[in-house]
Amino acid sequence: MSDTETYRLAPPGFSEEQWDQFMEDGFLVIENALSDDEVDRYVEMIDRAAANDPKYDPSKHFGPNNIVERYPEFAELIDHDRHVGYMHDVYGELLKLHISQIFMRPRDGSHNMWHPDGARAVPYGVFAPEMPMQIKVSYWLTDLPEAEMGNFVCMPGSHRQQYFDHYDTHDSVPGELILKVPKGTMTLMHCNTWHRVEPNHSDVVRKNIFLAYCPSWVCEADRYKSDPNWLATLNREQRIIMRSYDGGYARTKPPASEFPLFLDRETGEASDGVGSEVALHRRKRLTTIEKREQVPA
Ligand SMILES: O=C(O)CCC(=O)C(=O)O
Repeated sequence: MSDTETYRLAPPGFSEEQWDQFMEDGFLVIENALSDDEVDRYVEMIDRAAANDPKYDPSKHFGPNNIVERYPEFAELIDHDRHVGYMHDVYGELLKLHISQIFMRPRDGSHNMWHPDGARAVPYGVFAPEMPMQIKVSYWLTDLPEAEMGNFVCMPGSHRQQYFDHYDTHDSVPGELILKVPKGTMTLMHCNTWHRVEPNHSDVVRKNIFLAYCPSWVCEADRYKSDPNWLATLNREQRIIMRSYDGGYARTKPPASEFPLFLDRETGEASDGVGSEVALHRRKRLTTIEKREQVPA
């Protein structure tokens, strides 16, 4: 860590209650996470992206990937204080952006069947039965007061199941949560959670942003590498979180220049003090969740 560089404290993340709820349900709802002005601005950005896309058809689902690079005004979301602290709590110093998307779901557009995100034949849960290997953050930008508005639907608690009887169907299942939330809501999903999408029989075009995060050594979903000219426009944390490396092994062993990604928000330190004889980039640093769950000695 050079004396001349200033590093950011990790922004706020999960409260203990939020973490418990997230791990119980595989899903967390945070209303009023965005102000009306912030919602309006993101909607304008989405509308602009659609209007400038020759492939955009207002009667069909629109869901481009890698929006942070494709539409550079979305790059601020890579490390936005509104959500990145939650991700750092879980993935710590090896945090990576897995995918970024904007979605527009108009009346009668396509809608997804039940599925989990992540690996299929050998799901993440085989190796990590509890901890999420991906977390999806969603910003909901249109009011969704009723069902059948293209709502996101999930089965709370299903992140512990590798099988789901309704896989690949649109079945409405007892116990499912049909997300009916006001605009400005942020949700976090443990990506093992089984989910589907309601049809949209309304005149409201559902608009939202999805950003999923994972450990740096899980493959990214919407790119192989980022354009170096675009990376040069980002701040340090954004550039690191994109994890655009020349060699595959750097995903597991990132270069020394990328540590610390964030300083511990409580201690202000780059390390938790254990193993200080080892160089920072080679040393384990406890995640916030690990620290919280450590049994007192
Ligand atoms: O549009 C949605 O609400 C969910 C989309 C979805 O199923 C997914 O991105 O995996």
